[in-house]
Amino acid sequence: MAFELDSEHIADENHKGIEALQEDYEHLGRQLARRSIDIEKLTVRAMAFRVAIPSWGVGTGGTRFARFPGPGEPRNIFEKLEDCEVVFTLVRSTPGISLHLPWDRPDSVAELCRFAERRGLSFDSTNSNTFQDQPDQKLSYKFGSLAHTDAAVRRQAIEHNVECLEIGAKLGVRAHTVWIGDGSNFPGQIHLRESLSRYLDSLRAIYRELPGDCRLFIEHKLYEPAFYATVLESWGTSYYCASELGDRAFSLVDLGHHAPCTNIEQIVARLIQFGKLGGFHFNDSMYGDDDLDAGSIKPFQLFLVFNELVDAELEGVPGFDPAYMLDQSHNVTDPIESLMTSAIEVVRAYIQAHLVDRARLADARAANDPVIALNSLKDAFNTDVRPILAMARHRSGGAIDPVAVYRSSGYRQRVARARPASARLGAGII
Ligand SMILES: [Mn+2]
Repeated sequence: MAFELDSEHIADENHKGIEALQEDYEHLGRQLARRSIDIEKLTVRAMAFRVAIPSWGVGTGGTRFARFPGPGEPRNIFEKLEDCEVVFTLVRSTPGISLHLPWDRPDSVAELCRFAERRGLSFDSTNSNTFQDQPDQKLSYKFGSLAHTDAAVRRQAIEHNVECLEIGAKLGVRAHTVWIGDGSNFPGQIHLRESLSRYLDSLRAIYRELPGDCRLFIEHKLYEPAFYATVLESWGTSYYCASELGDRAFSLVDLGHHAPCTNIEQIVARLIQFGKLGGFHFNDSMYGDDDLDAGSIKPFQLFLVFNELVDAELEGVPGFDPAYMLDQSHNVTDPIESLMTSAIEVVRAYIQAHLVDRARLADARAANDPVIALNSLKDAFNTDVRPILAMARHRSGGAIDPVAVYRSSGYRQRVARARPASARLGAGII
């Protein structure tokens, strides 16, 4: 069954908005020219930017209180890819898909590859899951996985990760990400040093099996599901573990995995400086790991993170090659709309970071002039770059207004009829 968006519909919708866009684009082009910035170069950058979509992001998420399923939710990896294709068709910056195993374990990897290829999609990374028990699982992860006190549980968790690497190699992924739920709810429950040693030993066993062209990302998180102490709680421990493992192990930063008020852009800068920034999970939050849409709460923070990333990109920091991905849970929105909006926000922050007058910023720093230094950043952040983003989408064959085109396409209504609700959907929050 095919649910592809009709390209004529996209063209018709774009036709309605192209005149206004052209006007706004030309106006912004003149503004930027006064600042010696070539708008065309930025549009080319926006067209080249890539952020991966997590397969679990197209399902409706939930909290620990409830989950309110939406209509037409995808029930398997093929239907998830159909929804991912809609996002990619309209925003164009999201051809990469990140898989979660075993939720997305295919019967035939070759069939899954063909299915993705036909849609212009590819596989970006795999994610293991040892934070919940599967129906056919021998040993429980209730008290941990890679850091469990029982060697047999650790072995089971290692074997699962090795299976992910094998599937990932066939899918052609560039990275495997490990996030664990291991930790403790109460003081004294785990030996803080020994649990980290066990975790690191397990990671060494996984690292040894890493295919040649694949990188291993480890994802830290301050709390949850463990509420007293998590085994990989911070970027510092993550950096230590990545360094111990070797050249192909890196730290992954999930924006929601830090305490409120943490200076995440500084963490980004540190990891870049130490050569260990592997990837990003974008989302936004107010209090904790809220997994809200990227840029919805703290757009300035997202800009400041990209300011560090673009600074490293322009400087050509050796080995700097972060993998970008959205990692969100959509509880009250249509996941396709949230993913499109979030992908656009991420490109927005990236392009704004390219507007920073870095010579002016460097001069202000040298002169110890905080006002001009801050203004150098604010001038970039306060520039409305939406015409650049819309033009980049339009020139790439996407939609000038993706949400409007999506809503008028009737896609959600069509899949709601074709996909009766299923209790087996694995919408994840990590
Ligand atoms: Mn994450």
